[in-house]
Amino acid sequence: MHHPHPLPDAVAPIFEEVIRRNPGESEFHQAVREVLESLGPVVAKHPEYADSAIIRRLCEPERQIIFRVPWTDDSGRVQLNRGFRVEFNSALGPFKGGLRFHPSVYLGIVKFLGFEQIFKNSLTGLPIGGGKGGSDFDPKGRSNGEVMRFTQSFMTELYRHIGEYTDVPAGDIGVGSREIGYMFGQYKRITNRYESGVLTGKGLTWGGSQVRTEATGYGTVFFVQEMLAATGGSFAGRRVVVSGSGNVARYAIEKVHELGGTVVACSDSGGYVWDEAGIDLPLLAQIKSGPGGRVADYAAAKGGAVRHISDGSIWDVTCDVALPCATQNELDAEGAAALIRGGCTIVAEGANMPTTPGAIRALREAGVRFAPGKAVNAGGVATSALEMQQNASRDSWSFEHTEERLQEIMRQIHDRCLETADEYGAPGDYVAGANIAGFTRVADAMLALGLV
Ligand code: NDP
Ligand code: 2IT
Repeated sequence: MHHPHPLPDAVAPIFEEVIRRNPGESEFHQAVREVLESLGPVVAKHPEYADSAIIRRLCEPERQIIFRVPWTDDSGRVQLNRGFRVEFNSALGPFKGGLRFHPSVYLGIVKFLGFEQIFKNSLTGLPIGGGKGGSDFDPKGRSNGEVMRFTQSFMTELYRHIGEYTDVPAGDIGVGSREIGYMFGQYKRITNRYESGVLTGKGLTWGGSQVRTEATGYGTVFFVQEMLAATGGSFAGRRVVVSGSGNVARYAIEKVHELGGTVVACSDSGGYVWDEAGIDLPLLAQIKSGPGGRVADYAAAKGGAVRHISDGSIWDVTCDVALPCATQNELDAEGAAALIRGGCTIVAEGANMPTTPGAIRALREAGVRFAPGKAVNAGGVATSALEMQQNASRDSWSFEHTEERLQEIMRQIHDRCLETADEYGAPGDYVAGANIAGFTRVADAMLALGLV
């Protein structure tokens, strides 16, 4: 990857060490670099961080677990996958972060996600450390029984590493409430404990929280609502493009529509649909909840007026606000150029690291306001922390109360980003604000805890 901007001198050797110690993990290198680029002014102001090697320690996970996951498919054949849990940092609370089931998962993906999670969780202001896990298991085309057997086998190893005071997984790509249910069932069976706080994203009848399902998408839109309000604007009348059509994308679309905007396109790995009338969410939800549901089926169901484009880029669709909500590096420099040509003024990351470094640079140079995932999509994990709170007090809150808490948390994260950016001489820079505010809270906790 080509990086025209050199890293600040104080952190360049740390980055070189990360590359040397973690060969071939390009997504992890990318995530570390994006944070280190912001930390020059912080180390200049706080020599105590350098003296105690806080940044070097932050880049090294506390613990990394890799395990075999054997299971049998419906024809009785033995299948084999690899499971991961990277417990990155527990200075602020138990390790916390999702599990991803996708064939692209390997250690470099889990580490990038776990690293991001440290700063994201810190930004929420809640007592949660950072971690991530998952497997290269591909759920596509698998029966319910296969998903259950795989997931039970995965938990049969994972259970010994997690716990409500130790490490609290949740969902991510390919892991929703069905998978969380099978994992919770297996954990409960093995440990003989109804330990609700060991996993989040649970169903409402067995310890889950209202709004957790909607939280990442809603939170993303609440964050952008604050960005718009900061310059006197709102969603009313805005054209919005949301990539993806999974958990995050769908609830982002729902909230944009509630606030008066129109989402004109969404996508999956097979292409995008373009619907000028605004994405019909009930239809999309119905299609996606069926087995193997694709956005192509949405276009087919709508007939002539809606196009499905399988060989183009969703960023070619003209919009005011773009919300990448699918996966890492889905918005590249070419996509950014198309957004700029179309007059887009805000890009906010609902997914984790969906924008390439080249695209971020192009957007910023063109004056597009850009907000990073570790701030924008923090509503999911924040609501997970609210679920843990409810579990710890054996309570459950109403939808309205929980949504208000979420909106207040997103407002605080937004304001903290801007205040921190101001404080460190980068007014309006959400990237610097998020990285620095996230970093300092963890760094101060690590300093207080001694050499950990
Ligand atoms: P889902 O599995 O519900 O949906 C994922 C969506 O992204 C699907 O539309 C999928 O399309 C698409 N997608 C996934 N991988 C690829 C790929 N390699 N290429 C193209 N499209 C792809 O996941 P979520 O909605 O939960 O997650 C989306 C993003 O949001 C991820 O980056 C995740 O880390 C992040 N996130 C999720 C949170 C949560 O609470 N769930 C919280 C914070 C961030 P297809 O079906 O064709 O694969
Ligand atoms: O990336 C993320 O923040 C998540 N997938 C949610 C993590 C969580 O623990 O709720």
